[in-house]
Amino acid sequence: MRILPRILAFGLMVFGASVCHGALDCSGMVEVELNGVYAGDNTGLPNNVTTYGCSDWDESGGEVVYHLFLATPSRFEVRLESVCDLDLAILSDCDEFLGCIEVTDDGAITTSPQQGDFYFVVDGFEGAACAFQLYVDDVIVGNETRTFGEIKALYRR
Ligand SMILES: [Ca+2]
Repeated sequence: MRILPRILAFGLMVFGASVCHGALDCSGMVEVELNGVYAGDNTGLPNNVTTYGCSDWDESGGEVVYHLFLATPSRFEVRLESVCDLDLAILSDCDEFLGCIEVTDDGAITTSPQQGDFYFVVDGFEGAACAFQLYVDDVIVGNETRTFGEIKALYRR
């Protein structure tokens, strides 16, 4: 008989496509610009998203969301530095499934000019939480020999 309230609680869960989308909370997102450095920390922040639509990694740490708007086509590079295992999700929309472009260990560089909205979500692999620095740079022709650890191409899929 004691189990009844628990059953009722589960009965309130909504099953369907809508429950899988839009869990990412962008209400506190930080606006970023090219050639900026942003310090953050996901320690103690809510874990709203554990799985992204373009990755099977367990991102059960808290999220910090950044937003970049490119009014004109630009190539850019985004790079994440941290002392724990944070990852960087790159999205085209504030939706971890519909907007998922790529989830990377520590950053990405575009292979062609991009325009519009991008969302960079710093998330903790398997619950990782620590301070970090996020670098957002434009990519200048002739300056492409720079390497920053593991650089991956956007839109490679
Ligand atoms: Ca998360």
